[in-house]
Amino acid sequence: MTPSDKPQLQELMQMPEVQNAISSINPGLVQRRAFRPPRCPVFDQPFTVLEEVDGYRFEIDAEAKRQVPRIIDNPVQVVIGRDELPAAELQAYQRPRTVGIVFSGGPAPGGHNVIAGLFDALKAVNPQSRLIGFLMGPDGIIESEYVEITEDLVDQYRNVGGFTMIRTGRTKIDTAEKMALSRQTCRDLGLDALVVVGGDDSNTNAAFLAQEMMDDGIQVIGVPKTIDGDVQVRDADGKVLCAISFGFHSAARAFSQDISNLCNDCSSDRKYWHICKVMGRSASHLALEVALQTHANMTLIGEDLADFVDERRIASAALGETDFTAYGITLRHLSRVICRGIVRRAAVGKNCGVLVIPEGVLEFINEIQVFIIKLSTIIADYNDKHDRRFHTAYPRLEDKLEYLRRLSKDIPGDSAAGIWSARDDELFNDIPVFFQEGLLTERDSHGNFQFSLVETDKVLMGLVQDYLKILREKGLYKMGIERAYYKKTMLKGGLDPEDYAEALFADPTADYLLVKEAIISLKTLRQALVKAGLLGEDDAIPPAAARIFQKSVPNFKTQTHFYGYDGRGSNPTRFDCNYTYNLGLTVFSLIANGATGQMAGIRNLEKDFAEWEPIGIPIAPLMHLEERKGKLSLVLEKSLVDINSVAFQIVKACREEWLGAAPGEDHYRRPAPILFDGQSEDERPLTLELNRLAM
Ligand code: FBP
Repeated sequence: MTPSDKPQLQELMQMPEVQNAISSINPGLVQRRAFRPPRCPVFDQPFTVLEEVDGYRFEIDAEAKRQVPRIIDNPVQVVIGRDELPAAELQAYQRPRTVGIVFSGGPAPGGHNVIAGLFDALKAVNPQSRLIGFLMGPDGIIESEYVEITEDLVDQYRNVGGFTMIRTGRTKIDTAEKMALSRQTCRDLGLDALVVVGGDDSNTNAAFLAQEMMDDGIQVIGVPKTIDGDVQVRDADGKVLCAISFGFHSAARAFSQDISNLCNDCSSDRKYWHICKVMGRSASHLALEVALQTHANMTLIGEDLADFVDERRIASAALGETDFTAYGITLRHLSRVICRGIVRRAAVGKNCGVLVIPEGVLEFINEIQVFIIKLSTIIADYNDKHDRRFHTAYPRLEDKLEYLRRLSKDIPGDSAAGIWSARDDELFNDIPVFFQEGLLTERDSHGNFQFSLVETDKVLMGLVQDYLKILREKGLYKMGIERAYYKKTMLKGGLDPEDYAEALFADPTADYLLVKEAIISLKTLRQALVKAGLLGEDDAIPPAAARIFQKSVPNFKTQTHFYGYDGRGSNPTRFDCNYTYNLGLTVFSLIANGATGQMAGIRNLEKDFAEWEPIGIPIAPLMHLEERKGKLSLVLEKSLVDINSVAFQIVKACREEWLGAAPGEDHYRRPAPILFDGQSEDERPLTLELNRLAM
């Protein structure tokens, strides 16, 4: 561009068309911001009260009773609408309040609507009320970093994805010092209530905060957030209180849209296996929903793999000792299962496909789980005993390995020594370096193993590649050749297809012809043709026959994809917009009616919107002891995929069909993108749709 062009460009920049094209406010955003989610019927009335609901039973953990006694007897409460309140209650209900809100953990679509719902309810009841947003997660409470949430701010983020408005963080308020600082911040701000929007760990934190801040008169309310879908609440008898956390539907739909595009891609050029790792730190709910949404060829479900029983090993063990390795799948066995699917698809000409791997799958593989638990304990034990943290003291992999080696040789007086045996050391040294590094990565602030940092797909696909090579060498992994193509090629080459079929194929009558196992090279091809009398010892292989052989040799090529951060940053579906807005309204009802240590929830999410019922779920009775950072800690139990659920059983029943190891088209489903209007979107997760059938 010459200097004389510059004014022209500036003029161009001022044109409305250009301004419109480069504006960050597009029509979709305008539409999202303008949408006002419908309110659950109870919120049509000007006031709400809470009523205790009978009929729910919890098995209370003795440790929970000891650690959070002031909220352990909280009941389940349902929000009821009222046209009026008695004068005394009215005054308390309508008084101006200052409420703080914090996002905790990974982002999940819909978070902004929790704020919007709470803000709208607070201001509608008393315009003097204030909403304070703590910045960057719990650190904002500890360090007193916050912003006052105004109408303008809320309006910018209505129905918009991310946690951008106040951002988020993973800090846990888990020491006396952090608790004291948090209490001080809340007292200084004159908070009436604090709202913690988070997953299982964050809601656990909310319960401890509720217990501690009762003396300050500050109520604490949790909100079930996480794309992983593992915050689902049932009572001891299996009655559902919270069918799914918010964000799950949107993330699953975002992943499904992308994965469905890969189904289109691979069935178009038939050259790649797309390996899709899908987020979900432990539970495989997201992978299950993706399977239902896309009908990908293979979807691993961790909980299903953990349930695997190797009948062959059991049978052989019956002759001798019990073989404990028969229970739960090994990495090697899993790679064989995947290979079987790949080989079967190749046999019908499909050397391509889509494989969905849940991020947390390794946690369900016995041998890896043992390593994770042992290493977490060793690291936690080290951090407890030393001033420097394990990862600071041993920054390089070699240093860490050396430390483990010394442990295996039993350092006298070191309690962690007994955990790591020489056998562990030997097995650990056998695994690839990148995987060793993954298993030794720092745990997050809640003591969780960080699966998103481990290249799970690489570990598994490495074994798959190796085994496919063996199968290829044994002549067991071959591309099936379409009969019509075979005939055409042979006739074009001047050969009689019938004459050659017997010599070349295992079953010459099949629709897809598989070259015999023994023919694995041009040399073995020549031998087979000579033996069949179709070729003299010194004749060259006819090009058409050689071409058919070349076609039968599969080339296994993969593309790997990680679906995680993109989906959890996506815009919320209409389901999540409505769900979260009503969660925000529920939070207000809980606060206005004096609740604390409760989690806002919506009962009947699996049913039509008209049947949604806002409730308060007691957090403390849901807490139990779990291993974290090598110690037993009280946490909210994560909900895993129930392999007896209708949703899983349906996926299992469809596995064979969706694998598509038969001639003809695959059975892919094409979910529409997350659209904000029209009828294109499912009303709720398919998992919920199916599981409601069992309720
Ligand atoms: P939350 O449990 O905090 O909702 O986060 C879920 C998640 O998205 C997991 O699926 C994933 O393993 C993890 O966060 C990744 O965490 P990070 O943001 O620390 O990489």
